[in-house]
Amino acid sequence: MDKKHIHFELYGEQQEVAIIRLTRGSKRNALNDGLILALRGLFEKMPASVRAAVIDGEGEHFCAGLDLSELQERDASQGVFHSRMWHAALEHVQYGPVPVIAALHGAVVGGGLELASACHIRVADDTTFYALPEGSRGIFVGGGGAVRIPRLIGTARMTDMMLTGRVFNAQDGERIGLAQYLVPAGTAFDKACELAVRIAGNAPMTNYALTHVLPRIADQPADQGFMTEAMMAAIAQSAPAAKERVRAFLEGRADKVRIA
Ligand code: 1HE
Repeated sequence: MDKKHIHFELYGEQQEVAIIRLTRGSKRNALNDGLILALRGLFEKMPASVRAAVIDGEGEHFCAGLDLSELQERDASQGVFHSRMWHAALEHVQYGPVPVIAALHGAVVGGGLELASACHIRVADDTTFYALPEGSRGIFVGGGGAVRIPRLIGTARMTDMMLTGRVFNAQDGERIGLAQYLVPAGTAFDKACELAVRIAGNAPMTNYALTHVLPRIADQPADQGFMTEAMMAAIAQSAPAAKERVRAFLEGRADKVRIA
């Protein structure tokens, strides 16, 4: 595990937000095996106070993807196990204990985009650019990108990115669905923390439904999806937290829905 290239701290009045920062800026936060294992370890041992997490990267780039220097000596079977190790780690991000927000800037490329796609919300600043250089390096995605990225932008756009080396800038990235938020340069981390605090205040069962159940419903045939939705709705509304929040609105103690 490479703990020296990953920073962890707690943020918020109740220490409810975990900040996870890639700190291998000299190598553009390229992800070696040790870093992937360290990331997994953090999500496996998340402190109980944490209700949301933010991932960002030190330096001028979010993440340059796989550490290419580790690729050279691997044979086919080692390649399978390596890819499965990434899958296991990013499963802990996507289906871990809390919603995760990626704060993006600079390069979000290759495995960096695969990591960002395992997060639930992506906030990109104006300097962000996205690419899948695997196509030009004679390799393929291996960190879950073939499953997650088409779900964000469609198979045709991902195929184009890999076949032609197309690079999307921050504006186009937001337009096609790579990020949900686009903010001025240098402000992605602050915006991500603001969203994380808000998300941390949701009822835990709602956050669980959105991170663990919604993506599975989206993968189900409609008929099964409707049934799973009904089950989840019933469980969520029966929680005391839900009852109190509805009561608060009815008694005029909760915010109305308003455009910001
Ligand atoms: C690296 C890596 C890396 C930088 N592995 N060492 N990813 C890529 O193909 C992207 C490769 N990287 C780049 O295109 C550029 O480095 C960046 C656009 C991200 C940044 O450019 P720049 O000019 O700011 O930095 P740089 O000078 O290119 O790199 C600085 C150092 O980081 C340099 O090392 P140094 O010892 O010469 O200082 C680079 O070699 C090193 N570096 N990126 C190793 N990726 C689960 S499968 C996923 C498959 C993939 O992710 S493939 C895509 C890999």
